[in-house]
Amino acid sequence: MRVLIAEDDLTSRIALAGVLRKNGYEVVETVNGSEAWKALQQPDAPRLVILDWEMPEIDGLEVLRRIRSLHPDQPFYIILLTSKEDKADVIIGLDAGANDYLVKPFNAGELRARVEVGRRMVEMQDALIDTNNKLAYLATHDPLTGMLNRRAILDHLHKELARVGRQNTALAVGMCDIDHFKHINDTYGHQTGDEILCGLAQIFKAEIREYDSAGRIGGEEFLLITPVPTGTDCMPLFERLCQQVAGNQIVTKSGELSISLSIGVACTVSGGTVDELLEAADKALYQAKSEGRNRVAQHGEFLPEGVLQCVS
Ligand code: GH3
Ligand code: MG
Ligand code: MG
Ligand code: MG
Repeated sequence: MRVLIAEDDLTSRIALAGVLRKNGYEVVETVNGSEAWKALQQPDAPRLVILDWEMPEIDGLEVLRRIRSLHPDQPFYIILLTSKEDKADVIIGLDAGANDYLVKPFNAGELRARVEVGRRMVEMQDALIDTNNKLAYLATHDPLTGMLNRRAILDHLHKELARVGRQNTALAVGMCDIDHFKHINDTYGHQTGDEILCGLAQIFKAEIREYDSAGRIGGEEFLLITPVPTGTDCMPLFERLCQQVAGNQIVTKSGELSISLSIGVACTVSGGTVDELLEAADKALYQAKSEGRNRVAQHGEFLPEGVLQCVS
């Protein structure tokens, strides 16, 4: 593990680095507060830090306060190094955010042991962060297709709707439903149906742009959300998706199979709620199905210049 040391005193710095290296640590040496502060703001900064209190330019206490105000996802473990033995100073250091302190001149064994505590803490934090990330992924993604799940895509829709409301721009949603999917299950089995769902997820991934988002809202239904800059037509994205799905075969254990999608599109400028938008998209989907499937239908009118008149 890497340890950053910030110590202006050469003798003390050499001694610190020596003990740490001897105990298997990789040492990043800095010689004053501003150098340390710069190094600690790098994305790959060491998480274990030994800060001298009294240093030129920026003192250790100020570096400490700045680090704690960073709110990094991966917090630092900081040992404050001080020649101040007074308990009041120790309290100031701990209150400023130090995890531990060490009085100079330090004892090599105590330094090693205290840094070991820090290493264990950093490793525990990493394991916890890793677990939290995995749980967050599981809570927001559909296990079969890896797409955003219903809760996550609807959360996203709420946020996007609030954002376009503030910015007075528009948002389009497409409710996408596989045509005659039951027939695929009935003919080739549920596992092949699952492979079709995964294959479709890949097509979504390839077709949507980075500012669009898609999620599996239920069984064989997917929601595609796309921001619509003023004066642009949102329909080509949905038309293209529909064509790509119909034009590409999906490889399954039962062979290469063709499917088609029906998409109901609704668009809003501002004011509408998530429920109203989804209801409008559902109505359009129903229309696409009843008009023959494998097509896009929109809820609302087209303006003369080809832009979808939004529902408000
Ligand atoms: P339509 O064109 O009207 O949409 O017809 P459809 O057959 O697609 O619609 P229907 O609602 O009758 O059937 C949907 C089917 O989707 C039924 C259900 O078993 C299947 N399904 C839902 N979730 C899954 C899944 O996770 N895996 C598989 N293999 N099938 C699923
Ligand atoms: Mg000093
Ligand atoms: Mg359906
Ligand atoms: Mg269907």
